[in-house]
Amino acid sequence: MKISEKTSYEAWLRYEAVENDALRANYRLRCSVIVSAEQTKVLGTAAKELAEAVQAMTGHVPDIAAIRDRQIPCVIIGVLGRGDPEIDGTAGPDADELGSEGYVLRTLKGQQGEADCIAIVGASDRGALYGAFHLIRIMQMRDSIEDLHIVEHPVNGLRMINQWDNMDGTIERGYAGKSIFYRNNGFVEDFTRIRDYARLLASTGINAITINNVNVHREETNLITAEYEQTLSKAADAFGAYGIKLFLSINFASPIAVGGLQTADPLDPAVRSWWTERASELYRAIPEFGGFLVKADSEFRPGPFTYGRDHADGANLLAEALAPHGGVVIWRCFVYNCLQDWRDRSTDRAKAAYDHFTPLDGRFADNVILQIKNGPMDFQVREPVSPLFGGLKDTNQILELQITQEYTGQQKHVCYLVPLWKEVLDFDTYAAGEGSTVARIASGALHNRSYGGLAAVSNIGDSACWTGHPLSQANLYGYGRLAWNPALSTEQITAEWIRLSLGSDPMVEDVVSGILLRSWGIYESYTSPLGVGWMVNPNHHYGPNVDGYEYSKWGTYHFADHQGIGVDRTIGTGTGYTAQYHSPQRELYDSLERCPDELLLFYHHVPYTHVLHSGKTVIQHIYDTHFEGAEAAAALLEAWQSIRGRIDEAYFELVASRLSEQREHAKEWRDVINTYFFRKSGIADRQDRLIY
Ligand code: GCV
Repeated sequence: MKISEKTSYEAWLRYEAVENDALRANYRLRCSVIVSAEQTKVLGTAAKELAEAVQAMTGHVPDIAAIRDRQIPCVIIGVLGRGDPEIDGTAGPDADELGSEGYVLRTLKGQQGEADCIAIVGASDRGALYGAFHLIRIMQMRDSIEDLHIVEHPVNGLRMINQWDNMDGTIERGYAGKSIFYRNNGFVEDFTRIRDYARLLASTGINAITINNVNVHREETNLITAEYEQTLSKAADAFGAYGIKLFLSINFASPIAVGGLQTADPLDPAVRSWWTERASELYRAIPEFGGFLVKADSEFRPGPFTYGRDHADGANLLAEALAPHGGVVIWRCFVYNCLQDWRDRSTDRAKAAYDHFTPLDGRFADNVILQIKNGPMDFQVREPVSPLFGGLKDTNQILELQITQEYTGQQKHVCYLVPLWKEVLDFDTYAAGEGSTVARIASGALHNRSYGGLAAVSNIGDSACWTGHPLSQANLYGYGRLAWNPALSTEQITAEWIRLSLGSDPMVEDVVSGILLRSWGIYESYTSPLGVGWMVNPNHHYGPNVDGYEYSKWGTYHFADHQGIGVDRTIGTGTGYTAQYHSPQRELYDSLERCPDELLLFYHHVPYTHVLHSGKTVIQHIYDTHFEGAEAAAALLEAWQSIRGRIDEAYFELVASRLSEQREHAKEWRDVINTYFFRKSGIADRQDRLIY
């Protein structure tokens, strides 16, 4: 690897030598030796990771020992309840707060001439690994390790990444090169990159991954057969060393496709025993296997509907097969009628997930988890929070986010998604009164569910910097941190990512955080106004095309005509979608007067002259935001230029080239959208500023 590529490849695990002599000496002294009495795989990883970080940051190669020499300062790594009184004693009452994956990180002062030590006490091996990465992070941030007393545990049990990788090496909605997992309908031979990915993920607290696309076609269907057991076991080991469980996306029609049966009917006894046997085989080969992720009866994927069964029948079939092994079924709720005729305005794709799944609440087995996209449509730059989160009480559910920037600039435009995700997590569904946030529902806390968490579609590929656009790494990092703790502030996550990835120059931090924090709003302003969404080119979903989206044959998602724009989803005159929310959200969205501007066109069809809360008409807003957005996109590049020479040159150039592409493309968006609405509406408020 060229030195210039090293910085972006290392991402947030960059271990630059500590510049300050006193601090370097202090880290070096306190981390002279790493003591790990137990020899498990994950504890071994924790010790190795810490040793490598200390070596890179201080120049000293710490010994890794099984027994502590009390005269020498050290870091001890251990797990609660395994018979080491020092480890158990260090945690003390903190032990009650650790759950199954937490840790205590504590500086212990030496008694009677003994040396100090730093104890990393995990509630489990995984907890200890997270504690080690936390200690590394503190040193990367150049903070003191003199007097640590940190107690942490993840808020979410499941912190998952979904790869949409295909075995031919392509990635569905991937914008960062080819798959790091597959080539030519098989696995890659060299797993180095897979291991490096596992490190990055584990350092943010990720504990689960599916490694194949939810659209399971051809070769991917075979992944659950004996043919791939050995390679899967190798992949499971690579992730397992970092505490990450391996899951597979499966094809619901597998019993037919690879099992030689005539049916995949979930209630058919032969189908049930086929899955039971397959699951046992998989667990025999991979004892740590996590389970299945399923996209069924969605976008032409097979599912239980073929046999007159429902989603609960389908999910419970697989749950039954996995239950004896402790496995779970993650069943996606991204289900809608692709063949819906949009001339019929009483049907509404936004209503589909709620309509399909709320009647099934309470019917899913205990080891089934429903995976719900953040919005009712499909990862638009702005859409409301899915009402399904407020509609299920007796079902395990997790939130699905999209890190890959399908509708948010495809990693050519910078669009930092942490602020968007925070809005989703903080959204109050009022499902059980005030404070029923999506964060509490997804974690399982609100309804006291046995499973909960977050899943997100990855944004990495084999690009030298993992994510194509180096600044898109911030989205992957931010997702991991929010999955660990949704209460972390956007500002904290942003500052951390910048300091870990680009160093602690205050000017760099100031400029880069300014770029990141403004980017979502800027992208929204020159693309899709007021929550309307979908003004992209069909199929690849990149670039402006107001009428272009999939349903253009029958009409468009935005219902723009010469009189007005937007979708009436109200109870009285529209599709009735707003009824899927609890009060007071239902009334808020249903009311034309009170509906927030940023979602107005998602909920209401209004004339172009409708006056927003901002005081502007809709048409004026569209014109102004598109001009301002394009100007703001240009300003991002200017801001970036101001830190030339302060960060790695190759990194700088790569981001600069993406930002100049964004600047040009934002102008195209502005012109296409404004021209369209100028012509459509016939209103010329800002025609002076339109560019033909
Ligand atoms: C994996 C959207 C995307 C598809 C994706 C689908 C899903 O429709 O465009 O590429 O398929 O969502 O989430 O299943």
